[in-house]
Amino acid sequence: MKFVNKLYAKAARQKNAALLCALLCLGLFAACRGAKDASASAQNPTPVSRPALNPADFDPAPGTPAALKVSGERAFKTLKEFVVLGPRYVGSKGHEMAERYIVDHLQGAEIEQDHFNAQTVLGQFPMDNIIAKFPGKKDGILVIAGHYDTNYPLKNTSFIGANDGGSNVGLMLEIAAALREHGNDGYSVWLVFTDGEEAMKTWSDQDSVYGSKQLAARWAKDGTADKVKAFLLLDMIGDKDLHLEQDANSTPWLAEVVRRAGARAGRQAVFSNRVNGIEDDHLPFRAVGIPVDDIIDLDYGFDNIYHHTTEDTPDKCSAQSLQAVGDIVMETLRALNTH
Ligand code: 1BN
Ligand code: ZN
Repeated sequence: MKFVNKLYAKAARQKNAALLCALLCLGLFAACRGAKDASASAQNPTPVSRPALNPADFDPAPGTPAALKVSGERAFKTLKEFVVLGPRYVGSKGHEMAERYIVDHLQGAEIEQDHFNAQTVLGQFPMDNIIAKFPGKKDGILVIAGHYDTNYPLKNTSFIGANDGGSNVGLMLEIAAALREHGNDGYSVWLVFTDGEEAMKTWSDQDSVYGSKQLAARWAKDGTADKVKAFLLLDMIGDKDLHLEQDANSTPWLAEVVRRAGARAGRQAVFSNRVNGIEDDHLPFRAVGIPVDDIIDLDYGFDNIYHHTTEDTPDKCSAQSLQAVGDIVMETLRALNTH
């Protein structure tokens, strides 16, 4: 009996060990799958969809207060003052000065600095997304975003990105000044100055939009993403000869709200019929379910000849183009606030 018991106990121990081993293997397998899924979703911005809305529903009713006004002249002056700091590639002295310039010009807003270490294809780099928050009276957030870093592979040149990283900063700081001066009755507006948009070597899912990947992941985790009603990205909006693309990667209903707002603001002439699937800072936010629109002109100079070259200087940009985009963005905020 004892012997049988012993045998039984041994068999039971073996069975338990096998069970434990199977459970451990299963756990390990699930953990591996989880890690694989997480990395796949970070790299492959498959959109998490919210229901499509009807753009015409955002046309403001007669009598709705006018949009806030911004000055293209002042935005252009800021662009020039900003890019004179020199190249702003990550890790540079100019980058530090650019961070300081932006923060100094946001005084009066609630500022959040999202410092993090990005693991890039060239190793670890400190980066910093800067977020200025203008609280509103409605429950929800409208984001206006754009990057401030300059192209890293051009770090040994005089590249200052007047259009690429400078134009959006000029206009975003002008929008900040308007919100500070006139207040905000609508949804909260967050101005997000993203870092590490540029590739360190060659643009790919892995090597680009480092700041946006970090911030979108954080917003998905802490619930902020669910509160963001719309994300408007401004990139390369200063070109004297402005033609905004139709981006196939933007959320269609939001892109149409922007176009209708542009037409109401009398700015339909700057919209081009050229369709492009653009990879940019908006994709990580789209991947976490936020409706996005990339307001961008990717034809800078004949055949995009100035893009990512030392020819990207303020003389190729204009106050008129910044005024046009400013009018479009402010009318879009007015439209989005109708809901
Ligand atoms: C825009 C400005 N981009 C980089 N600087 C995004 C982009 C990358 C656009 C590759 C076109 C091609
Ligand atoms: Zn660029």
